[in-house]
Amino acid sequence: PQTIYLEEYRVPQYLVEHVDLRFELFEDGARVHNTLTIQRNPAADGNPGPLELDGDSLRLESVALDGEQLPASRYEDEGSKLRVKDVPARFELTVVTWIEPQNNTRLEGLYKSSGMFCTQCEAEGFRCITYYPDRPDVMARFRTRVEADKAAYPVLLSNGNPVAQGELDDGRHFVTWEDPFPKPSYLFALVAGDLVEKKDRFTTCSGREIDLRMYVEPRNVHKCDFAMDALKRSMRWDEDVYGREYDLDIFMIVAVDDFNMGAMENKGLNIFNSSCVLASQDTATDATFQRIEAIVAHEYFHNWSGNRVTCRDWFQLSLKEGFTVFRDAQFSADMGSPTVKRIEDATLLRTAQFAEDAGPMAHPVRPASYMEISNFYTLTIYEKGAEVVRMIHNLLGETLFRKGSDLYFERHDGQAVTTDDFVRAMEDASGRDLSQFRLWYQQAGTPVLTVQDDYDQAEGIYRLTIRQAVPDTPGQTDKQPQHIPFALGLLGSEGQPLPLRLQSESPEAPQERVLELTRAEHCFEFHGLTERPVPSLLRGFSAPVRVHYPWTREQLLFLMSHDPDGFNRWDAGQRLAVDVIQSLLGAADDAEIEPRLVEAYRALLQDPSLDQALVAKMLQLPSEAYLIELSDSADPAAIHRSRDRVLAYLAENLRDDLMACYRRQTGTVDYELTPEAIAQRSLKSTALGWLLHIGDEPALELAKAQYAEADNMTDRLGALRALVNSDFQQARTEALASFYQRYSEDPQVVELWFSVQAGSDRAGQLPQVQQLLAHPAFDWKNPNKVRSVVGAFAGQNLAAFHNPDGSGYEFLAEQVCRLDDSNPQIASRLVAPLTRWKKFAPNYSTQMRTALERVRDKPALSRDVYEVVHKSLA
Ligand code: BAL
Ligand code: ZN
Repeated sequence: PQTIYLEEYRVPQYLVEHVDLRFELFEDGARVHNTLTIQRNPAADGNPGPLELDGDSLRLESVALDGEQLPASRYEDEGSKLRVKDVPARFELTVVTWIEPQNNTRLEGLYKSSGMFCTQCEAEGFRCITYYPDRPDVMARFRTRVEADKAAYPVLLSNGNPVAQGELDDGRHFVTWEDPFPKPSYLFALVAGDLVEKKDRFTTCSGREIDLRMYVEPRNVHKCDFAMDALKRSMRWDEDVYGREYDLDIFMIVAVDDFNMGAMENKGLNIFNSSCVLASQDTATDATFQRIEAIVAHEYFHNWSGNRVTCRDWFQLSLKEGFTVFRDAQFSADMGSPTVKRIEDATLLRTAQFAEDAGPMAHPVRPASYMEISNFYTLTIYEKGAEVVRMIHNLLGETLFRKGSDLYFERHDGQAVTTDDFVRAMEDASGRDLSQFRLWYQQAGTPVLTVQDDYDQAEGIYRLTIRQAVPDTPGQTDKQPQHIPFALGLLGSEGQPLPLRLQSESPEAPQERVLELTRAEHCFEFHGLTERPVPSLLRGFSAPVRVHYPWTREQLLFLMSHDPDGFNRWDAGQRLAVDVIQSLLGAADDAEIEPRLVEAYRALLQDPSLDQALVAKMLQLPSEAYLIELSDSADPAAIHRSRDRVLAYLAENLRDDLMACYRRQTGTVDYELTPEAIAQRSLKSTALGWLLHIGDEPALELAKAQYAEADNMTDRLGALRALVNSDFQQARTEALASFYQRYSEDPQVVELWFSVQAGSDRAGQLPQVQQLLAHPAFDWKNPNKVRSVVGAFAGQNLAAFHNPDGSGYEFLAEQVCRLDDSNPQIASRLVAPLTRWKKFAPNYSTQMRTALERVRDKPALSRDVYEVVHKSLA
């Protein structure tokens, strides 16, 4: 496959002013009539040559220019390109193609899911529908007429506003949609199906009335309310916080079961994976509700950050994704607990994005090259990209950041632009120079900060030396220091915040500072300190970096209970737990475990005055995935054993406190989705999980009762998960059978049932996972099912996946090969765990490499999997 380079970007030779589409949908295929109004791009240099349109899996039926059918000699149809020769400066081109949505298993372009037609065009799916200059810097106005059988497809949707509808012969009908906003083809959408409509309204800040509609299959009609409310909250929030008003008269959300991504921000017609939009108290966990709220907001926010202002080319993907993830994170923080949201985001970043940034697919937030753009919908583009925007927000402050975003939207409305344009708007609005900051977009790899300190008692000076290094990544070495905002606090021995007085400052210095690191080494001196402080470093995770500092366990215990920064309290607990677990690696089975860890957790469990949402997070031990990420030569079996030992030790020593905590959380209060209620449910199930981990019989009874009596899915699944991860085999089997029986008609809950098992070291050993694949509810064509079994096994059940006999790796390679033909995007995502082979101890890494080679050798490997596998074997 060909590599595409950013530096080879050229403006398009031709622009499309208008697109007139007519879809004739049938059971055995679809005919697409596409009339483009095209003109030469005045900004393009030189002789424009033939018109080149992109295509993929299309059957060309005819080509006409200004209404005249063209003879075959006037064009070349290469499959992936249609070249039309000798075109005038301005003309209308009509292309008719035949496609087969019913056979489209890649789920790119137009396809069928549960009997309905739907689309996914980002990044390059539109070319699977018709020939088109399928690049985001070609923006056009679309008019779309959809025709289909009226009984089977009563609902016909596309982007924009409906402008005509009517009856046709043979029981068919049509609806025509017009989108007044120029857009790139990746934002095109079409839906046709037998769907129920849920309606609501929203009045915008300027008093315009917007029709809100959700379209779902009849069986899901009771699962719409939460998403609809989340949509209204998002619309209001974007007006209040960013001054962004919705622009069309109608906003639609459609839920589909078969979807590669979580959701898609098509203009006026967002299409969602069912699992990211449908929810009820009985079927969705708190985590699902929160995910839905965040994704509904994310897709809605794209209307400005992505649609009104879009990307010039796919190297700029983070322009819309990083900014929009930052916006949805701000929104979620405002809707719930900001500290918890920050902890969740930092956990994802440190566990998975740092791993990506240290692996073979490491790439900058603005990549310089790619083979298959679908492989670049990554944690780096999304989450690190959002951290980069967050740092700009931190450096500029709330007011100037808003000034910058206003300028960005105003300056670039209706344009396709670059990350550099975004940064320039921030600079112009704030007067700050962000030239060094731009390295965050250009250099891959996670910067490492090494911190040393020294206290001079005689002078009352505390010195902090911070060195930064950006590690080498594939294709990038000798990197320059980056501009890093580093939030810092200092604590006295009673836990009191101390002033951070830099030389020559008055005594009323602030109690927290954001230091700006720009060089490879900085030394900061803080004056007027009468005792050696405990530093609270990188508060709130103010930059996506690794921090190395020789914390003592005393310091961590102290920060865990005293740091006024909630994030750093949690972080201290995590660092302490990591240290304790790591110290057991390779130690004798009876090696002593840090007793002060027990006391620290006891203090958390016994003090109801603490923020219970934070406590619930602090009681989660670092995951095996994070512990692996922190290792240089990981031994997953040893990590699993050590973590299990610490968990058992804590549970045994805290048994009574866990019981008391459990009982405190159980009441008869109504189900609510407040941070407090979510924390209560989380604490309850954590306590249960710990107690069942050590085989506590009374806790078994509590778990059974919680499972049976739960009035919500969080509690029921919490009990099920605790049982599944315990050694109470009979109770586990009974609960799993009961759960399936209860929810077998609900595919979303069946996905939870699959993933609880495949992700568990007790219920998800390889033979059991094989059985899940043979289960009647499993479906290879449905990405959610594949993720819930194969993805959960390789991503969460690390002890079984990394079985030292290599069987987990072989299994994954086999499934990747199997999926490569039908759905390359999903195959390419699933293969990721194997690509980290260099991180593991030799016995593991050799076998992981062998499994990757097996995938590499599969005949007719897709471009998606080819890129990932070859880069990781390089
Ligand atoms: N643009 C793809 C889905 C999303 O990030 O919203
Ligand atoms: Zn997005």
